[in-house]
Amino acid sequence: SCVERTFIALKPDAIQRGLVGDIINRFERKGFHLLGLKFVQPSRQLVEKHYEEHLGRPFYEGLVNYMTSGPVLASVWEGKNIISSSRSLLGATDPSKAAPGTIRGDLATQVGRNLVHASDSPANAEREIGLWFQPEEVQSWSRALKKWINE
Ligand code: DAT
Ligand code: MG
Repeated sequence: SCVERTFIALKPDAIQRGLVGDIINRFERKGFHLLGLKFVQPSRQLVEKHYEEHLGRPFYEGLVNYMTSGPVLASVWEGKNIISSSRSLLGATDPSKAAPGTIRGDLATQVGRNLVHASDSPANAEREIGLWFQPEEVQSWSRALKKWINE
């Protein structure tokens, strides 16, 4: 198995609903390693680049409006198989289909207000980290607990 980095964003509804602590707590408790964290009001241009794969879809305009409607908590995390594992923690894209115990399954009801983003591939993770973060905003550090999480 491989150690990967990923980009996680708490969307404007997570901020408005006061769910920052709850959601971040789930990633910390899982044992993922926090490398970068910042509270940003994304520009339309940034969100359009972030979601460029969805350009032309019927929900695209609504998605860009939602994502620019307020500040987002952008973050970079590292962990073993974190890309698939973090998406499991999020649950299905449509919260009405997301399993209980997942972030979307527990806390959301609609696909257009699904609280959180996580990269879906190593290439997209690197692309998204580069869009949202300057290199110096991503820290390199190790913690004493490391060997109790990864053998
Ligand atoms: P995910 O966020 O699980 O990676 P995605 O990349 O397919 O899902 O879509 C990006 C976002 O676009 C998703 O989080 C919510 C929105 N979206 C996707 N499909 C949608 C749909 N059918 N109707 C409304 N919004 C949708
Ligand atoms: Mg996606």
